[in-house]
Amino acid sequence: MTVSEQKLANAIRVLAMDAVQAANSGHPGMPMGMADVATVLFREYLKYDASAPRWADRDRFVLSAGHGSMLIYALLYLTGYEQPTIGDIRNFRQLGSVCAGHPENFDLPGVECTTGPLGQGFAMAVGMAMAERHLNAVYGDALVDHRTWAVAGDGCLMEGINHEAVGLAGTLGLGKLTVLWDNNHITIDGDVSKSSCEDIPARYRASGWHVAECDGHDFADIRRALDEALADPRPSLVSCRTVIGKGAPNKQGGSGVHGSPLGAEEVAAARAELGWTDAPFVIPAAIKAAWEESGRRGAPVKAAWEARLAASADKGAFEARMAGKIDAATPTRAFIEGLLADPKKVATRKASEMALGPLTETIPAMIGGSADLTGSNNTKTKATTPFTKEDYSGRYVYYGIREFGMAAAMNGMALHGGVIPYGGTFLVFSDYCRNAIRMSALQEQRVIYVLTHDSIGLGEDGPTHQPIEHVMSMRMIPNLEVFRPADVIETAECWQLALENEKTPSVLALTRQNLPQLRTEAAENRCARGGYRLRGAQAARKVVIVATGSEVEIAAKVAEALEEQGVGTDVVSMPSLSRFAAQDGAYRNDVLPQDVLRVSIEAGTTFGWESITGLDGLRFGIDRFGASAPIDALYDYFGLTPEKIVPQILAALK
Ligand SMILES: Cc1ncc(C[n+]2csc(CCOP(=O)(O)OP(=O)(O)O)c2C)c(N)n1
Ligand SMILES: [Mg+2]
Repeated sequence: MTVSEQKLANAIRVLAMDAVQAANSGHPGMPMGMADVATVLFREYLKYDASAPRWADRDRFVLSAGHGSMLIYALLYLTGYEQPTIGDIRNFRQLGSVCAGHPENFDLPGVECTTGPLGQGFAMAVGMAMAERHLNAVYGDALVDHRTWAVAGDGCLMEGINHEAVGLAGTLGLGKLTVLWDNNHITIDGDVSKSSCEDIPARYRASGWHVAECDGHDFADIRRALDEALADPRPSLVSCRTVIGKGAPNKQGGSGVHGSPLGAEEVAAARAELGWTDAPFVIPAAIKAAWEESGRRGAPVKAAWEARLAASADKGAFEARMAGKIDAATPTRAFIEGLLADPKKVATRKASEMALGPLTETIPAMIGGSADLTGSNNTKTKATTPFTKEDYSGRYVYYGIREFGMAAAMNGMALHGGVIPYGGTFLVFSDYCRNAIRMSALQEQRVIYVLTHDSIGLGEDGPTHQPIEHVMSMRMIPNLEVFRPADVIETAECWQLALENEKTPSVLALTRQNLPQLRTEAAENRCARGGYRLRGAQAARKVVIVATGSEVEIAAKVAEALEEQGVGTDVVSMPSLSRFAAQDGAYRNDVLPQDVLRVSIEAGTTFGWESITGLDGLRFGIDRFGASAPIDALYDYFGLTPEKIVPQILAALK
């Protein structure tokens, strides 16, 4: 028995409305409105095999409109993925269910990325398409040749990040990226015209995209538009004119169906409208079987790919590449050996560039870039030639002045697998991409942020460019490791640790100003403990100074002055507070004893340093905006000099 496309699409609709009704929470409008488009996509266009959700050459499908999570849960269930089960769908939005409120990559294979923050799924899809083109250039069509599809709503297109993502994708000519726009004219506040008069197709065309349009409830018309998109070499936006909540006879078309359960009465009316007689969560066997057949459609394609992989000389390299296994320790060690023989006084941003040389040379998975600050972030190396429309084998991305777009694209690249993205901007502009940094952490992705000009030490550009709260506020993000290295050796050590953080993104906060090489030995990676005693007290220990980055040099001078007065002082360098906190108690107590005056120095907010100094300790930092002046004048003005700090410590000891 053949099952009509309409029935298949209606199965998505009823699962969505029933799950939201049962949870008494969720968004039925989007999945009901896009059910027809999704049916065509999953039945005929998307390259996937429900039994192999992690197959490397699968198409990537991103539900950028993450509030419509029931769309993807329904599709994964219907097509026969191992998860979610119908039980999981019954538990939609309940504690522990893989069918969480918004789709989460760490919960369900088949969910390529975590979405919900509007606009970011789209931008991550751009990053996935970039990774695909790069790996295609390296390994060829036989191993890497897939598309990236995204479903995006009016909100995803209205967000500012959309402008960045569209500009990047157009410039890079990502022709294997297709975005299906749920063009329903509705957002939460009502008709889109209330808040937008934009000619979206015109904007996309102006940015190097191809635009197709279709009636999102006419299967033949959807196919026609998708065929048009496939035929065009540019990235494509397919405007699918849809009715939000389609199938709910009294509520469809209005903002009321966006994010509220339909209610028992309307659910019943929708069942009548759709001719659906089965109970909630019951999918007739014939419909389920037809969907599962779609879920197996890609199996022979995958088998053919596996045969090509088995026959390929690149098999081992490709598999290791996709598994993300790298050796960052060897090149780092060799680099550090050289520094011990020939110490260098350089800015840590320069130190980062120096460390990146051998790292990018030996780790081809690394793809660098900067948001138009290449010469300032020092992110480009000899091995990383430009990644362009003409040459996708390049490993350096000119992201343009698009911090948020860059960060989200890097998330997409990391999620795709096979590449390890790092990208730079000024630390102060981490605020521009903060939510994407947070999403790196939530999604457990190895993305490395090279954030330079990390304090008032940048000098004359003044308070707009001088980070104050940034380093500490990023330390608050769970599963994000913030490194602030003190010299050229620590910078290399932190790069190694960042690259070894397979499921944790990292921030490297780096200076503009030169810093002396403080480390004279490097038998082991001392940053691996997060914080360590750089200099031990000579006289009886009364003080421990903990500092990070550029302020470790100041701490060393303070200690010297105190020792001259007979006050024994340890200097602790603490490039990673979170890593130090994770050490065992014996180590922490040894480095940070309780019976001394504990002092912190960091050229940023003192907020949070109580956890290191205790309330009775001293905290030197800056709790106001910076100022425009040469660096030495600023450090003096803000009291971060040995001359200003030493007397305060002596006074506290009295
Ligand atoms: C960055 C961000 N801002 C706000 C929200 C809250 N929000 C969720 S959906 C939505 C409206 C989106 O409209 P649209 O994309 O057209 O979705 P539809 O109502 O058509 O399903 C908003 C404002 C969000 N999830 N992310
Ligand atoms: Mg909408």
